[in-house]
Amino acid sequence: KQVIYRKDYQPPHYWVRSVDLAFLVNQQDTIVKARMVFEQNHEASGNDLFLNGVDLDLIHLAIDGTELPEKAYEKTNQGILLTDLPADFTLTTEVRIFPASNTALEGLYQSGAFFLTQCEAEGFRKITYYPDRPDVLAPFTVTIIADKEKYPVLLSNGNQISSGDLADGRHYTKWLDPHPKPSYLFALVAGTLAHIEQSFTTSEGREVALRIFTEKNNIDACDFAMQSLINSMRWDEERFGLAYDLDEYNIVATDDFNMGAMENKGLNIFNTKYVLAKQDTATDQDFINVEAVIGHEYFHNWTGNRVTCRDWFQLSLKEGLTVFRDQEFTADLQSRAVKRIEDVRYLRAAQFAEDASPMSHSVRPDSYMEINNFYTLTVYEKGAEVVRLYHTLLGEEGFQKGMQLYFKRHDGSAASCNDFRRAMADANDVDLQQFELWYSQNGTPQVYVNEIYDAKAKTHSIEFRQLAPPNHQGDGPWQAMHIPVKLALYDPSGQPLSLNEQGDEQLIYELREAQQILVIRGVEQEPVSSLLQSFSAPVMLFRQITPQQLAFLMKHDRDEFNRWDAAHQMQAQIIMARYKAMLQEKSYSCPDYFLESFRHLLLDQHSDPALIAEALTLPSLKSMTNQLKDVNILLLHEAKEWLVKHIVQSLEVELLSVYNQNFSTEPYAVNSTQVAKRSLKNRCLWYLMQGGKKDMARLAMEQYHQANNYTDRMTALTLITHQQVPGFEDLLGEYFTEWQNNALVINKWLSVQATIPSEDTLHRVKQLMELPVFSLKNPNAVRSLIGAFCGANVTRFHASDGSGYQFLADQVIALDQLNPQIAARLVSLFNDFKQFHSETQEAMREAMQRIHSVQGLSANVFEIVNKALN
Ligand code: BAL
Ligand code: ZN
Repeated sequence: KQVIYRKDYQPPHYWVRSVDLAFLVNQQDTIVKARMVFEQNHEASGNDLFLNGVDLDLIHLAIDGTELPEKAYEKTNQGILLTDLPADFTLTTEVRIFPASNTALEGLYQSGAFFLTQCEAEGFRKITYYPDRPDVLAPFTVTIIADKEKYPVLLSNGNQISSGDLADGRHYTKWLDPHPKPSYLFALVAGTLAHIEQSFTTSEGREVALRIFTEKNNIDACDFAMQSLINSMRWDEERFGLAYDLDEYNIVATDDFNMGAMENKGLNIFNTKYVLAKQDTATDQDFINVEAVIGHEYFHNWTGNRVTCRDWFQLSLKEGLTVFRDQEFTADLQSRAVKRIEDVRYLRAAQFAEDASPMSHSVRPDSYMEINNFYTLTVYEKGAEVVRLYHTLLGEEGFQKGMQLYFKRHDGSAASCNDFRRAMADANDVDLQQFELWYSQNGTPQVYVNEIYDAKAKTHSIEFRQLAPPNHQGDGPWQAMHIPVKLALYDPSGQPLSLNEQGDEQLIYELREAQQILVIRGVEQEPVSSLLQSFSAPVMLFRQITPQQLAFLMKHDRDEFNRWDAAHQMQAQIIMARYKAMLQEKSYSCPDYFLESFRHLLLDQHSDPALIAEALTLPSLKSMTNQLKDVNILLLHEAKEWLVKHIVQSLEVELLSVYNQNFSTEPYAVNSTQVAKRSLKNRCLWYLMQGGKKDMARLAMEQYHQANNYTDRMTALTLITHQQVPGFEDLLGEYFTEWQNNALVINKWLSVQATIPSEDTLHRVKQLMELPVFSLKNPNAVRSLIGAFCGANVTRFHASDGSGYQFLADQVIALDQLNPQIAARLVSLFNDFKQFHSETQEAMREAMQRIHSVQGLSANVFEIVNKALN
């Protein structure tokens, strides 16, 4: 496979004016007939046309009714090239495909008792010959024919326009999607499925039938998803003025899915993980995730489907924007501060790491070998931060004006990131030229801060210096970015200072130069500054800050995010200090101020318990290491464990009392008050269990047995298992017996065991892989067992004998034969290897070299390993 470059984009030679598809679905094979009306694109010069097609048995191909002989076209394993074409013509094709043997879960494939499709990014070419590129949009008509008994449900995009019985026990349904769409949004489902149904009337008065389909045994777990869909539809009308545009909205849930979900027009296909949610089998986080992902896919209807992407380099145009929209949805419905903290925690740990890794790329990448490798944290999460920057700079009103202009200009067409930026600039009459660097420059921008208080002049100066990320790529030199820094200053009593003549106590200071100095006047006493409030830009901010100043901000900052961030920074400082002392074999003891401020946080009666729980959650190792080199990860882990032990030993009484205070006897509900209390209570239990005392183990056992909800039950089971409390194997056994037929619940059981911090865990994982509940063919099971072991069990994955790395290499090699997308996700767990000290690096490199040397490796895995090794 070759590298594809953004700069090589060429408009299509032909548009598709309409597509008619007919599917004859069978267990053994499926016949796909297509009739496509083509019209030359007069703005591109060319009368040839490439039709993508992979793994298709071509039966028939005709132009304007005349069958083409084989020598009339060029056919490779990637498609067909037609030349010397007329300006307008109709192409008819017939192909045979084999969905039952499709383990890559791309194109048409089988899941349990039904068939379904996944076409984004390039799956449609595994269904029929077609210009499978996102800038070719067409209305689709789809007829599905299948045995009625085996495949009673037959779905596609748009509205169902007819259905009926045929001879031989077969039946058909016919669908029309009037909205022109690219092929990646095509979907089809055929099989035996149960469903629930509700109706929703849009703000434009359209009556929409909403349905969720799953296999019958899961149908009682769909109600929350349905309510989430209704909430999403209402929210998009209220906040963005966007209403739904078809008469049906169907969602189908499957256990076999590479992604979380897919926004196919009118027919979303979901991983069951983001649909099914019931009190006895879903955690609070599961419920919140279901709501967020249902929202995300629904919001794509406008940002992605109505306006789509010109080419895959523009992926963030729809993904960054839609993640921003789903983040806002969750923030409006749940707690805004908690959502921001969680998103930033994730960004700093995972996206910053990606940005520092060999896979570092800009939000709008310049090249790829395999597009599936670019459904990344950078495109999604950093992309969402970039959209948030517009919102921060322009405000809600200005942002919405930009959105309206964007839809006015581009509705029904394919657009680029630049189109979005222009709409934001033009609607607000502002200059956003420099802003393009957010799309074109890779790496995390670094901002260094230096502050000087001049007591005589009563000024406080804050100097900002932007520095290029160390791994800056690209032809030209790195350029300073447009960075909004939201900030406030506090006097020693904690009162906010007025920052300008208008008396503003909060300011958005816009950095545009490599060096800028902000001078605040009339400052009577040396202030404490709160910078980058609410994480106003996705940058790394470096400043000298004392523990006293952090403690001050933890107490007084009016910005909830920065209050949390101060606690987080203090925790990271202590862990790093201990780590450095351990490296030098020196002693370091936990300072009293830390325990005091931690105690203060814990006993805070005024703040939202969810925010307290966040503040009590120590920084992840990943968020601490992505700027470091030569890391001894096991030692750093030990330093963190040491801090945890200190906290428990010093604050056991307080932890226990907060645990008890937040114990709820109310009937279970997923509302923010209860979710917040559970999260704080379970955070306390987590600390208490790390002390290893018997009576705390008893407490966890009690919680396990008495819980009226899955969050409490699962927290207890995890802690009991990880601490290997006597009897834990029995609990795991009982759990298995109870839930062995519920894949999602069993996947959690696999993850709990994969993350046991004990020497025999790898052996256990290998044994679990032998069970019928595990299959390498099932992405959720792979993520839950292998992914959890390699991604979340630090001590065992990084075991000094290299066994964790060899295990991962073995699994990647085996999986690559079945499902290259999932193999590529797994192999990415090696991507941070250059941060580690030489022995670890070498052992990881060796494992990657073994993968690299495998013959016939997929482009997916090859691209990642090759980048890492070169
Ligand atoms: N478009 C792929 C799945 C998602 O981001 O919604
Ligand atoms: Zn998306």
